[in-house]
Amino acid sequence: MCAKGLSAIQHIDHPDRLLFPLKRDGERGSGKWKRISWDEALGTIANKWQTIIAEDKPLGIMIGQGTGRGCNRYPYRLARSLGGSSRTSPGYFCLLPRIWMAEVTCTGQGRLYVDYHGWGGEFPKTQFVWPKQLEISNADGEMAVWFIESLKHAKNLVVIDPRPTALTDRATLWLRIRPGTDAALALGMLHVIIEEELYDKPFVDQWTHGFDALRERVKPYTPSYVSHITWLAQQDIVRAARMFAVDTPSTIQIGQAVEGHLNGCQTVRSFICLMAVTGNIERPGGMVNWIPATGTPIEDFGTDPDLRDDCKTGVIGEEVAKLLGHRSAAHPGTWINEMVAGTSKVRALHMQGGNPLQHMPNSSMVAEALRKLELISVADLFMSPMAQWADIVLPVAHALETDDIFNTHPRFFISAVNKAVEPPGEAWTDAKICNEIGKRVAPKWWFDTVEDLLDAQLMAKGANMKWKEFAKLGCIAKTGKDQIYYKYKTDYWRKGGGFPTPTGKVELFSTIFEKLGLDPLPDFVEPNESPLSTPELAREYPLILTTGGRRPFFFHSQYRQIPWLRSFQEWPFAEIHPETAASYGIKEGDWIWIETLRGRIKQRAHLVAGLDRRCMHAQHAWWYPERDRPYGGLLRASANVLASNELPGDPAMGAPSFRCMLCKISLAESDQEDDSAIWDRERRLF
Ligand SMILES: Nc1nc2c(c(=O)[nH]1)N[C@H]1C(S)=C(S)[C@@H](COP(=O)(O)OP(=O)(O)OC[C@H]3O[C@@H](n4cnc5c(=O)[nH]c(N)nc54)[C@H](O)[C@@H]3O)O[C@H]1N2
Ligand SMILES: Nc1nc2c(c(=O)[nH]1)N[C@H]1C(S)=C(S)[C@@H](COP(=O)(O)OP(=O)(O)OC[C@H]3O[C@@H](n4cnc5c(=O)[nH]c(N)nc54)[C@H](O)[C@@H]3O)O[C@H]1N2
Ligand SMILES: [Mo]
Repeated sequence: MCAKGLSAIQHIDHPDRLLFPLKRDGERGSGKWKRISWDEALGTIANKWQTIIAEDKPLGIMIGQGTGRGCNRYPYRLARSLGGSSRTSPGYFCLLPRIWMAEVTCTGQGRLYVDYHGWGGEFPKTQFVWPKQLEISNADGEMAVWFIESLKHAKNLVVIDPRPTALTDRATLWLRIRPGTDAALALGMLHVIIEEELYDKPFVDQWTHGFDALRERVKPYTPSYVSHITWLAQQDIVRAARMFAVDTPSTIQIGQAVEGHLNGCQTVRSFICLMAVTGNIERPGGMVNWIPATGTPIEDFGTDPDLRDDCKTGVIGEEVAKLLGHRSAAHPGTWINEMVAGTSKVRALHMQGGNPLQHMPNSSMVAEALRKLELISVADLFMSPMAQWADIVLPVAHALETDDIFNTHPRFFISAVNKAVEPPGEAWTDAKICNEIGKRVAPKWWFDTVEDLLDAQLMAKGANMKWKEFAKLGCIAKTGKDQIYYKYKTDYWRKGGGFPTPTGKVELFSTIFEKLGLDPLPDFVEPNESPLSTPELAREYPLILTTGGRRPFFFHSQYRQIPWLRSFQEWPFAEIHPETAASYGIKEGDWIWIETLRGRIKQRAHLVAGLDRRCMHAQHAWWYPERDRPYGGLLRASANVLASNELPGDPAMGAPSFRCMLCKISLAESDQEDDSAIWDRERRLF
């Protein structure tokens, strides 16, 4: 069990848990609160929303979430049941690019998974981890145990990461890439594979659209040009390309770090092109579109209610979404910019399970945007930085205090979450909070009781049983043996075979992108802040900064107040090459300022010899719950103070650049709470 799960008792018993609904009793962010009843809290929210819907449209209400977590389908349903409120989540830079680019290019619905399991008689022979710390993150429906097991069958493990990690240690080939240049590497590999005729000719001829155009596109991406862009050795680029094309089946485990870039979507598309021309899509041991498994139907619970016609458009990203039939994505970066400019129609914000002050770029700008809202309501377990900004705070029950249905992304199983203890004070479950707000504003879509709501999900298309029965059963699983490979050779997607795309083929050249006025072929775009694109700026801000490598003890901004977890790491640290550090007079453990055009934060230096001298890495989502409000130190510690929210972001989906900025550093005065003995102890755990 992971450290976070093992500390759950400290989580549920924590003295700082939110116990009652609260109403702001002073300036926003003043930390002054008044206890109110649930009735008053929900009534205040419902009244405001009804006014907005009557005067404007549901789009004037923003309902927001965080990363994929168990409760997400409830606020999602709440947003749709209003007729279609605006919505915000980290999806525009996390996971949705992977899903949507796979859908646009070849699958129609759902992403391509690494086939770790061997059910088709083959395991991956060459695995690219581009990049991921799966052993820490267990991210996005992929489990580290499957990955580690499958490595027994692999010949090559290729890790593409600017930073040394546990995985780069065991890699056959570690490509220490310059942050933000992954698409160039993929196009360079395609160049070598096409030039050396290592591609899968029968598959390319019969099942891909636009191969000749792709061939033209990758022509300039010679190993020497790509080496110049990526800082990788030419022979390593060629070696990686040959491994991927020859030692098949080959797979690419795509990580969030390549999506959190201004060219994120095309980067993902370039990876899918690599998979396609080498014949690795839908092949056992390759990249497979998961067939809808048990988990999917309860996910549909979020999308049941239909949108009002006048709420279907109006936001960037929506065009892509519409073509794909999702119709759900707002463009959070645009929203924040419009709030600051005073042109946004959004008047109320409801956040449930997400913290945009920490997860969106440019925290100071997000704070400024939030200031202009008429009503902010936040449902959380703790007084998070986001909750500190709210007008109404709603206390949420922990998973151990909740009856609910859980699905691990749409894969394998749904399981019963059975309440183990009662929630403290008057905390309610996420399902109950949404149901009770929903009953007040959109009764047609909501239920008398939470048990009715659970029954409805199970009865819809999923388990076909009631909650009480399911709670006893505990789990409904699929083994995965019903996986279908080579779906394009069957009637699965199309009668007579083919892919569910406009051309019926894998669209290397995307006809959907063409229609949207986007580049139909994948390309590399130099990061907007870099030694190559902005050499002037690079003279003042000479280091390339990437952020966000996951830690086993924390989940983004969470758990800094849990004693066991915090004891592993008291402070944020930034990784830097020893010689670079020495040139600034910085030693291990020193507090340093890290500064970009947006602002500066303070973290402790950790010297890492495996880094490139020109690159560094800062941890994200830091704050100090023990410190003064309103920010809990966020504006001095969180890496997103440094990131830019300049528009337009990624042309297809709007992602900002989290993983590639220009920064400068300097030695900082040490903090009061600095303690070298603790730092020494923590270092040993790195
Ligand atoms: N610089 C930089 N920034 C990043 C990233 C990066 O790599 N670098 N990563 C980005 C990514 S990929 C993501 S997905 C986002 C994540 O962003 P978020 O999901 O917003 O981050 P969290 O801090 O995990 O969660 C936000 C809040 O949800 C609350 N919460 C937890 N569980 C529940 C629950 O069950 N119910 C309710 N109601 N509340 C709950 C927590 O207490 C916390 O206050 O961050 C992004 N930000
Ligand atoms: N314990 C824990 N688990 C988590 C989370 C957490 O906060 N804590 N967050 C969850 C969420 S929402 C997500 S999205 C996943 C993410 O999970 P992963 O995708 O595994 O993300 P990271 O740990 O950030 O690992 C990615 C690596 O990207 C590298 N990197 C940075 N910039 C670049 C670049 O430009 N190019 C390349 N090739 N590599 C780069 C970093 O050095 C880092 O080692 O984890 C999930 N699981
Ligand atoms: Mo994420």
